[in-house]
Amino acid sequence: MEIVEQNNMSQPDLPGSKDRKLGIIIVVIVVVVLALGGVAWWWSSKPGGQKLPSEVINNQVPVVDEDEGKDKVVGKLFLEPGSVEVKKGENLTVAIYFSTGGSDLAAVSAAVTYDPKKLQLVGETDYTKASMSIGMPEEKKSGWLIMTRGQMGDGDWQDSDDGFNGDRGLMAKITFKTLESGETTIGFDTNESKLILDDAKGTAIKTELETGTYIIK
Ligand SMILES: [Ca+2]
Ligand SMILES: [Ca+2]
Repeated sequence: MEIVEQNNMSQPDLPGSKDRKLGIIIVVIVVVVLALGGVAWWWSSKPGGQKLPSEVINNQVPVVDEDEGKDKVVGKLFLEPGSVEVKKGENLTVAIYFSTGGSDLAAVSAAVTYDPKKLQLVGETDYTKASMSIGMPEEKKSGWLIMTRGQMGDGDWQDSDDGFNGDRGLMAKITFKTLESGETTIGFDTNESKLILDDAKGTAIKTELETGTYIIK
């Protein structure tokens, strides 16, 4: 490219040279289109070859399926502490963490479930050290709290430089007042808790949900 430009600098364009360049470009485009058309025709004429992967048309080199491996990613939602003893009437604060299973996540919904006879949410959810910067409205009902947060990604769930990627992402801290003596659990709802990949498709990964067990004395 440099040589061509230098030549153009030192020699004024010959009449018609721009037209010639344009002609070359058009010829190249026509050749490429014909070649791709040929590939497409050859592919579709093969027995059982009706579907032409777009990768072949665009690059002529099949690329790795970007969805491959997503089903093998396993994330986790867990609580800290996972078990503790608390005196009745005292507060119990638990932190909700998530592990991304090595992939970039763009959003996390943690639907915490608890026994409202034994535990009562007090105060506001503490998002001050949350690992994801974008907050979304909570949903609360008796025995339930759904928290959702997001982090800007780029649609590439494997590049590890955006979204959130890590074993110990903090969703939030929540505080309960303990109401009744006995053992109680805090867990996560299977359907509402979701770890969403940074794949621009909203794919939820497999997620282990750990339940915490708490003794109220
Ligand atoms: Ca990414
Ligand atoms: Ca990136």
